[in-house]
Amino acid sequence: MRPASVESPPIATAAFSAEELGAFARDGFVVVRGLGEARLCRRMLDVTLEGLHRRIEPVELEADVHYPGAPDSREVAGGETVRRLKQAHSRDYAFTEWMTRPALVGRLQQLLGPEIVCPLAHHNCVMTKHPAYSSETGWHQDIRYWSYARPELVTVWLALGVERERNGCLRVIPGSHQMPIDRSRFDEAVFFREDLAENQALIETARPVELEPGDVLFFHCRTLHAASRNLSEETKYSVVFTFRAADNPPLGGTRSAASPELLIPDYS
Ligand SMILES: O=C(O)CCC(=O)C(=O)O
Repeated sequence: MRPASVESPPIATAAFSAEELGAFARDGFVVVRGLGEARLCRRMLDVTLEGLHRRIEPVELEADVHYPGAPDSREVAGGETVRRLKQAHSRDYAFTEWMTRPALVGRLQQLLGPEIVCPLAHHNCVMTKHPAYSSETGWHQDIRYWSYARPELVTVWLALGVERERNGCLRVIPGSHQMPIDRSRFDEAVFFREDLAENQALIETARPVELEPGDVLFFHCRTLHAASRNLSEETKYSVVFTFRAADNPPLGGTRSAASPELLIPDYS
């Protein structure tokens, strides 16, 4: 038993408030402060640092994505800079612990319904944004390369350190998840075109999502978001998983259907 003199950590409630639910429905995103408990975040950070140090595959390199600011190839300076540690879930039990915490699952149930599934095909990573060689991620909706019965997945972005505009935090466009946006407003790679005046008007409404360690951003898979490179001196680390309702399966024959999925237990 815990000695009486040691304070128990605050237990995060398992639910969004009505106000938070309203914000998610209206804006397509909502932030919950301090949802990731310090012990678990520390463990996930340790696993991340170890994964980078030992270069544990699979990883995605900045040079592989060819985004603005990324090294041109693996052979040039910074060409080996890791952008994402992939298959995060398989790297340590801490990630399972994180995604099955009642405080997280309860909220996902409010957004998606009683039965929650975590596809391992998408995100399932630790984003690692290094200062010297990070790149800019253009405006996009995550659903662009995903294939499900309905475009209704929710991504959970956990900050392991501070996230600010200066180190490339996410920026999101409120309400974009509900907007019918014609395909012609996106380029061939399905990035939202910044050269169109009508798109610029929308981009001007974007908000930075600044986070402290342990803060969590929930966002809809149709919410337009982007991020710039890391101009600070320290690497930024974020744990990212996406979730769907059990009755929203991946479409057969697509990349979304090609990986196993986790059935998240219901502890309520
Ligand atoms: O560069 C970033 O941090 C944004 C990453 C992102 O939006 C994505 O991979 O979908």
